[in-house]
Amino acid sequence: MKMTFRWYGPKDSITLRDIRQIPGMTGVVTAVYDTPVGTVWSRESIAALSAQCKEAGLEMEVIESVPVHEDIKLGRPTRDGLIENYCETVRRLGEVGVKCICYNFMPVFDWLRTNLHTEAADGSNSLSYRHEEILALDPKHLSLPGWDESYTPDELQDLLAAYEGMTHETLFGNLVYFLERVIPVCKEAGISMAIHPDDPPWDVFGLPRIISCAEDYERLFAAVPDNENGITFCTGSLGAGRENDLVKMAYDYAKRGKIHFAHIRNIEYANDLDFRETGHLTAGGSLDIYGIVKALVEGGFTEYVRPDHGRNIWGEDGKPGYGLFDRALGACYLNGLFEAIEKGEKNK
Ligand SMILES: [Mn+2]
Repeated sequence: MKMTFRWYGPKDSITLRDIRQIPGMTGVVTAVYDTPVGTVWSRESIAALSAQCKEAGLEMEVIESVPVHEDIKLGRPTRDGLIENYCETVRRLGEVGVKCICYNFMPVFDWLRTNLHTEAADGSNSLSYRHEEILALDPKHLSLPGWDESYTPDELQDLLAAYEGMTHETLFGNLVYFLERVIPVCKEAGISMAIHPDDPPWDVFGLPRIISCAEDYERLFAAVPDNENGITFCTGSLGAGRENDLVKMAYDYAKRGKIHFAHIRNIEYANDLDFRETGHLTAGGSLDIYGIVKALVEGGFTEYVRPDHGRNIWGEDGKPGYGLFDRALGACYLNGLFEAIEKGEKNK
C-alpha cells in the first residue's frame, strides 16, 4: 500500500511541506487545474507540477482527476476529438511517471451533498446529505452547496435537457466506447484507469448513474476486461448504498487486481438514505473500516490509498472535506490498520 494525500495544486491552502510531514506519506494525488475540460494538458503544466512534488520529496503517481467531457458521456459527434485529447493527456502523464488516473462518469454533477458544514456534538463539522432536501429542489433553479458556481443557470439547463431520456444502457455504452479507445493508450503509457463510483450511488435529478453497486462493476469488468480498466474503491461513496457489502467487494475486487486506488472514509447513516461524513475510525460511523482494510490486505491489495474527506476540526476552516488536520489523523489511523493487518498476515 502506498499512502497518498489529495493536493489541489499551488492554490491549495495546504502546502506540500505540510503533507510531507504527515507520517508515512509517499505522494500526492493532484491534477492540472489551469486547463478547460476536454483540452490536452500542456507538457509545461504537467512538468511544473511534477517538479514541485519531487522537490518536496513526494511522488506524483496518481492523478485525480482527468475529467471526462460531457460530450463523451452524452455520446455526441464531437466525442472522438475529445477522446483523442484525453489520450494525449494520458501519454503525457505517462512520460512523467504517473501510474493511475482517477476519473468518473457521472453526468453533470459528481458528488452531491445538501450541507457542507453540518455540526456534530463535539463541535466539528462535515458534509452531509438529506434526500428530502434533494427532492425538494427544482432542477430548473438549482442551488446546491459546492456547485453554485460550476455552471451558469443557462448552461445547466442545456446540459440537463441534453441528458433527457438518456438511459443507463446508453450511458454505459458511452463509457465502454470511451474505455475501448483510452485503455490501449494506457497500456503503452504504463497507466491504469480507476473509475470513481457514483456519489451518492443512486440516480439524482433523473440523471442515470452506472457505477453504484456490484452488478455495475461486473458489467464494467466484463465489457472491458483489461487490467488497466480498474476502479477507485471509495468507501464513503459506495457505503452510502446500504445494500453494498463493502468488505466482500473490497476482498473480491482486490483479489482480481481491479482496485488501483482506494479512497477511505467513514459515514454515519441517519436513516435509509441520509448520512453525514465522520472521522475515519470504524467507531466514528456506520462502516467497518477495519473490516474493509483487512479485506483489501487479504485480497493482496498493494496500490494507492488516500484518506478521503475529513471533518473540519481544531478551528480549521478548510475546503469542505479537504482540510489538513482530520485527513492527517485519518492517514495515521489507516497506516496503523494497514501495518497491523499486513504484519499479521505475514506472521500467519
Ligand atoms: Mn472518493
